[in-house]
Amino acid sequence: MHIYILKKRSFFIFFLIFVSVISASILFYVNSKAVTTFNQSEKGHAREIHLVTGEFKAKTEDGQEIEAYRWDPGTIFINKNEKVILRIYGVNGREHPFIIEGTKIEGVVKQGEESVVEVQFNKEGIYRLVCLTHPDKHSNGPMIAYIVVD
Ligand SMILES: [Cu+2]
Repeated sequence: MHIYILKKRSFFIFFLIFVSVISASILFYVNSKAVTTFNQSEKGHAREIHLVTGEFKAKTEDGQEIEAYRWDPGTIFINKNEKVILRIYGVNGREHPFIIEGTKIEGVVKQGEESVVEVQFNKEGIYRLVCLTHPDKHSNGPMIAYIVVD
């Protein structure tokens, strides 16, 4: 009887430790994820820029349908070394896989979803945000936005 109680208690203690370890690792995981993006003190300085995917459509005089997908706005301005969060919401078009030329940044914007991209350019220049599916007028583009870093 006595042994049984002891076992029960040690099982309870073991369970408590187990739960604490699990919740601690979940907390750590969530926190470490937050740190890799922006920590609290830096977050206030990161500027958010919102973009959407849009579509122009028209019918030509001879009845031909033409269209072009676009990033909107098509030009954004960022200061050199400024931390910026791009929030790109997919409105028109199913999927837009993109790159930012001159960087290793790539991603996909899906319809109805928001893609979040953190950028910080330490070199001035004009960087092109290019949709790989619609890069020019022959592929229902040009879906190119210009990131002016000054
Ligand atoms: Cu596209």
